Amino acid sequence: MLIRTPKDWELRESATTPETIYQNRRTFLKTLGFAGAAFAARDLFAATAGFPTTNNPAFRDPALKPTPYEAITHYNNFYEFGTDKSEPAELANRGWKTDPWTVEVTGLVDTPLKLDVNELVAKVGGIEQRVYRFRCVEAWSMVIPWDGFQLSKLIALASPKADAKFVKFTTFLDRKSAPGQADGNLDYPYIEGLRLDEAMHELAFIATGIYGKPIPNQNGAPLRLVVPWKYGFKNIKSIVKLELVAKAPRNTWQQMAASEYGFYANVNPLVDHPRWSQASERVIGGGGGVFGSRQRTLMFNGYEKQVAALYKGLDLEKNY
Ligand SMILES: Nc1nc2c(c(=O)[nH]1)N[C@H]1C(S)=C(S)[C@@H](COP(=O)(O)O)O[C@H]1N2
Ligand SMILES: [Mo]
Repeated sequence: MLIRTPKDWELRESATTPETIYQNRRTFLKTLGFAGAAFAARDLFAATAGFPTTNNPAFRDPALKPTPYEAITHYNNFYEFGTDKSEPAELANRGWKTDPWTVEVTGLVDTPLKLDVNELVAKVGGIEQRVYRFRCVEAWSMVIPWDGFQLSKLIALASPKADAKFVKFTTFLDRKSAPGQADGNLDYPYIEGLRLDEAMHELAFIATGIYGKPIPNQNGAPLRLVVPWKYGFKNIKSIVKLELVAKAPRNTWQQMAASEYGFYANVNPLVDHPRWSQASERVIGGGGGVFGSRQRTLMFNGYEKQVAALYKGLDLEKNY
């Protein structure tokens, strides 16, 4: 087996950001002619083929200012399609097919499922929009209007057995379409996991859209996980399988560098990454400039009231 050195996200990220955002904005405006900052009701149309989206005001803090669409869709981490933030928007749209797409729910369940995504959306009762904070472990953040459905609904469809304690999520594997998989820049397929009670929390979400439009390939089409109180790498993209299991699965970044990336990955300004502080974050598209402004990072990314009870008695420093 090859011995690989994990990429130094943080340094690369801070060194390349200003140029990346500037270029992406220009390219985007030229090709699509869309004013990304507009956040209007007319943008709320089909988030997944045939399904209209509706605001869920319970998950929309009016104080949160959504990040421009072009930043959300052109500043990405999706190592299957390159390690630079600007690459996925380009390389995930060169013939990689995300429609049709089949998802499987299997493992310790009474009713295993294997369904087309659109069938699945119908089964869980359609699409809603929620606006969530998003915080990458590299210390940058966004605010994203996601369209999709609550993860708990999908898990409930499969009826987990009593001994199911965790959910293991797996991304597609297609070395021909994904240059990062061909290169082996990580161990593929990308894997993530949640404790079952975390997965059943009402904030845990499966996104099928952004700003009321179908989710672009680079953001994890046709469906990706969103757990807003955890670091971005938990938000696994382009899921093909959910497996109910008894033991905590080893997630990809933990596999790559266990001392830096753990299983929980709860956003915590008091526990630094071994190589950088997590006390503050750069707001992508914030402060009116392309460099972004900085703000304090909040405990559980601002969702402490909702999720702190999940971690009562857990040492958050050991369980990073
Ligand atoms: N399959 C897969 N999922 C992934 C990643 C990845 O490389 N592959 N990167 C993760 C990381 S580090 C982050 S920050 C988010 C980025 O999501 P975004 O590009 O939609 O902002 O996706 C996460 N999900
Ligand atoms: Mo990330």
